Amino acid sequence: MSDSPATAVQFLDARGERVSSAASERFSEYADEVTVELLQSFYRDMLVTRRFDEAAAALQRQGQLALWVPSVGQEGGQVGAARATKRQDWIFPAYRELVMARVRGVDPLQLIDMLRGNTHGTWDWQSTHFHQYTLVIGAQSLHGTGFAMGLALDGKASTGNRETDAAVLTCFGDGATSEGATSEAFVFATSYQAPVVFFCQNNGWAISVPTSTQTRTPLAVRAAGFGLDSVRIDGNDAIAGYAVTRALLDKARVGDGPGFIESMTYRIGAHTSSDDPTKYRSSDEVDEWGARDPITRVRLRLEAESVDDEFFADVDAEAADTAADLRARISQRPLPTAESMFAHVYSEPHPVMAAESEWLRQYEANLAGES
Ligand SMILES: Cc1ncc(C[n+]2csc(CCOP(=O)(O)OP(=O)(O)O)c2C)c(N)n1
Repeated sequence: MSDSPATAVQFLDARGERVSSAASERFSEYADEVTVELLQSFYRDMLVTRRFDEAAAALQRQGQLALWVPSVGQEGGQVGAARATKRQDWIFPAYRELVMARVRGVDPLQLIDMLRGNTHGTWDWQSTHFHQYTLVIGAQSLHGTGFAMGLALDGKASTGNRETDAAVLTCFGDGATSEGATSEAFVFATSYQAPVVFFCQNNGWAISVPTSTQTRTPLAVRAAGFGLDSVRIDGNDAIAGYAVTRALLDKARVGDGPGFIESMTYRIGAHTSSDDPTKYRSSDEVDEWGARDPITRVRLRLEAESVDDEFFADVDAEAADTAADLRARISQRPLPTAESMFAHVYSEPHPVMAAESEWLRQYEANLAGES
């Protein structure tokens, strides 16, 4: 257990300086694994994802997507945590883990298919080890915990072998900690010493509800009360995300107990494309967090390490290509029919749903001028 779970671990500050503190000492061995090459990969993942994110948000406004969920501002903790997973590990995301999806090899167009309304989730999570996006808040905390317990029962985790044992990283937001499912997951995880690490992105807001309403005590302190090895990190510091996640996953995978990470970050954009954050938060707050941007600080560090301009130009080109590829490919995707929204809810025909489907058919026929 960390001595003071409310003190955030940080290795890279907003100016791109390497820093350390008593809170970070336990993880410094893991932070030392972050070579310049690894930091370059963090930068690439974050910048390419951000450009994709911005392009997708614009396409939503053009009617190409039903909904978009931005991750702008939250890339730092995400990239570190995802790069900290080993091949055999599994990620159970919520719906804002865009960088993590990239790291685990999910084709981002498959995410787009889901948010366009074409499918409820498609990517092959057995090969990517990246579970489907979960919009039911907190549900994946139990899915991930149960899956982790299964890994241990199947002898794929908790054997004591750090190289081959698997672990689960389960992600959710600060708001999800108010769900009963999340507390139940904490109880199961600790009771059974399940090989799971909970990665809570505390981005300050659950739509319009501030974290201060969700909890009167730091979430990392609350999690410690469940018996989780609980650590708060600067969630805009990719190195802290990497070092702490790696340490807690390594501990969890061998059966030495589950962990909890409170990644202190900020949602720079709207909750989703259906939200207007100017209704509930100040632009000063957004500016304050904008100055702690996770990508800028990695860039400053890489420049201080004398990484050449060619590298940055190459990442810019890849980011532009990825956004252009999205714009080109999205128009070739089919648009969902209204009928498809009723198709996969029940396995057998359901009278209420049949009536709703018929109502919609008639409504659309009326709009089209048929009777
Ligand atoms: C069980 C359930 N209740 C309510 C909602 C509506 N809802 C969608 S997102 C959201 C807020 C979630 O906030 P948080 O967990 O902090 O994650 P964030 O979106 O900030 O990443 C809510 C209440 C839902 N999707 N599922």
